[in-house]
Order: sequence, then C-alpha cells, then structure tokens
Amino acid sequence: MSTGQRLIKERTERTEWFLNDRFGMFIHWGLYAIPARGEWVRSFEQLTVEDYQPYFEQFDPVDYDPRAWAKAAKQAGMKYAVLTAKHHDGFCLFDSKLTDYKATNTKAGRDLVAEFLEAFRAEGLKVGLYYSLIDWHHEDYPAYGDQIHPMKNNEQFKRDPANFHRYLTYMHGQVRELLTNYGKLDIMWFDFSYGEMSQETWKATELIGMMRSLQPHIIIDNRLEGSGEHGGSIYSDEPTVYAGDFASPEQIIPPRGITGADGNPVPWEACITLNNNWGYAAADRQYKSPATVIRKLVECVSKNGNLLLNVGPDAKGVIPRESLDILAEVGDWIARNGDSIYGCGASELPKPDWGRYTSNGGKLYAHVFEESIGPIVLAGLASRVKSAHLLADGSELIVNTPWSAKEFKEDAFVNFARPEHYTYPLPDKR
Ligand code: FHN
Repeated sequence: MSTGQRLIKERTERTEWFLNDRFGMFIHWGLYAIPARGEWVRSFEQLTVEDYQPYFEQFDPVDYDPRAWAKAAKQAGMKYAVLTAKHHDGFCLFDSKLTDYKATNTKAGRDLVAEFLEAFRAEGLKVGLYYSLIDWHHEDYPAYGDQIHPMKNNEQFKRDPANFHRYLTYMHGQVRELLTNYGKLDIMWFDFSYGEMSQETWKATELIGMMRSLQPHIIIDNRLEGSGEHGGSIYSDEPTVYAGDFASPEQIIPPRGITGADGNPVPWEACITLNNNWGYAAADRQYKSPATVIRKLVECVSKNGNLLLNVGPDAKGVIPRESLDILAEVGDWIARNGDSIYGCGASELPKPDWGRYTSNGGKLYAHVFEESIGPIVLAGLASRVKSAHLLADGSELIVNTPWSAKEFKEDAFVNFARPEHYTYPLPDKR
C-alpha cells in the first residue's frame, strides 16, 4: 500500500461518523459582531489595529448562552458544530496563554470556546473548532500594520520572512493548546491558504504530525494545503499528509459531488451562510427560506456531501431570530424525514426531473420538489420497489406500473398515486 493509499484509507475510517451525520452548524462569532458589518470589516474598511481596539474594550456578550445555541442546533437536526476559536482578526475566543488578545481579557472574562464545547457535548453533538491561519493582529504575520488585506502582503512576507517563523511558533502553539486543553475535538477547520501562504509556508507537515499525535481521530478540512477548492491533493490518489480529510466548497454545492482520481467519493462538506454574511451583519436580512435550506441539504446528501450551515451570533451572544426560526422549521422537517438524510448518500439512479434521490443502500428516498401533473416515475425501479410510503407519516403510497416495461424498453416506470403527496417535503411557497 502506498503512502497515499494509506492516507486515503485512514481518511475513510476517520470520516465515517462525519459522512453519517451529514448536517452541522457553523458559528462565526467575535469582535466583528460589534460593528455588525461582517467578519471582514477590519480588512474591507482598512481599519488599523488601533481603529479596531475599541471593539476589544467593548466586547461584553452578556446574553451568551451556549446551551441555548446547542439546543437550537440539536432541534434543527444538526449533529455537529464548528465555532470560530480565532478568525482572521486574531481575536481568540479561548484562554490562550500565548496572547493577551483573548476573550478572557475582555469584559466577557470567560473562555467562550470551553463553554461552547461543554454545552454542545452535553447535547450529544460532536464538536469542532475553526482556526484562522491568517492573523491580522499578530505583529509577525505579514499582514501586520496598515496593509491588512492578506491577499496583498506576499511582498512584505518575502521582505521579512524571518519574523514569520515567530508567527508560526505562535500558530502551532495555539493549535497545540486547543488540542491539549479542551478535551476530545472531532473537527479542526483551518482557514485559509492562498498563493505561497500555503503548505510548508505554514510548516504543515510538522503541524499535522503534532495534531495526529495529540488527537489522531480528529478530522481536518483541506484548507491547510491550499489551491483548487481551497485544497488540491485531497482529490488525487496520492494526497499529501496535510491534504485534509474533507474538501470544503464554500457557498456552492459541487454540480456532481466530488470524486477522487481513483473514482471514489472524496468526503466533502459545503459551508453555506443563512443570509449573505458569515459574521453578524445587522443590515443583511436576505435569509434563505427553510425550504431552500432543506433542498440544499438534500442536494448535498444526494451527492455524498455534508452541509455546514452558518449562524452569526450578535455582539450580545444571541443567534439572530431569523436564523433560529429557519432552523426550527428545518428541524421540524428533519424530525419527520431524517431517515432520508442521516446515513444516506447518493443513489446510483440519475437525478429525476422532479427532485432528488437519496439512498442508504437499502432504502431509496424520493425527494419530490416539483409538483407533478402526471405520475411520479421512478425510472428503472419497478422491479425493485417492494412498497412505497410517505416518510413523514408512514402512509402507504400506491405503487403500480401503469405501463409494461417493454413499451419503454429497459426503462420501467413506477408511479406514485395520490398526487397530494407530490408536494413533499416542502413547497418553496414561503
Ligand atoms: O475569509 C473567510 C471567511 O471570513 C469565512 O470564514 C469563510 C467560511 O468558510 N472562509 C473564508 C473565506 O473563504
């Protein structure tokens, strides 16, 4: 077995629970919730460290209740959650011994990560942490100073690479803190590599070696490596040791899912916002409907993928009402239809016009999105469908084969009677 094949085998074993659980909560939270213009406000508005400092002084999330967050995630049918331990602004939500730029030194005076982990574990969810490789606050990161847009600092990095190794010591040290002081973590979500700021610029081999020695089971996204879809060799049959365990398409669902050079599915998770911002943005009211979220979840699963759906809590630590309402409706649907999501993946059948299939290998689930004027036909299934029921209430669906297969040659047709069931799971009429 080659090294690459061994890495693929280990990745497959590590991600088994992940591909079963399918649906997680992403949480972007930090100082940027105060300006409430999204998590890139420091960069987009070219705020200096001094401009941004008042938010550090003001940060006081008096209503932070991670148990409420965890209950909302669980009720929504989410099985895991990933919180930003540090985003690009460098502010640490955890009590790092390597910096003073942390939540425990604000009015919050709390280790927000520790409380998040405890609350979500208590609700039975698996837990992960997002950690930004980019750091606009650390003086040894190339972005330090006025020029803080990471895409524009490679020149500065080339000029003064020596200091950068001090940043790497800091970054590796913080990852070590997170994997040492906070119990069993299920996911480490690095973000993001770009250009030369990737791979061994981060000392990725050393970092992964340390991580695997501390928490060998932990699964890692593909953004430590960088390049295509935020990380490239995960798609090859000889991935690097830092290729990651899952691909991380962002704000898109891959048209045909993701397969590797060997033709086998590559674990992947689409991360998607509920409105148009990851961090809290007070003016952004463009939320997706519950039906859209459900259909995106079904689409991910129908392509062997996961959905990591984002919420951006406000400066007081409260998840926006709109987000909670959407999650509650999604949860109602999943409570009745979760069997068609958890432990499911793609069917070998082609996508039907009226919706999508998911399958758990023994049962086929027909997600009928479009009301049909005629019979819902499940091509090539007549000989295999023993019975059909509406997943939501178990009611029988009359399955018959109105035409003999020979009329349509090899295609056999099965139609679902009782058209009222066609509008299932949810019409997009919100
Ligand atoms: O720059 C970040 C962004 O703020 C957000 O965290 C997303 C989430 O995947 N990742 C980066 C953009 O690709």
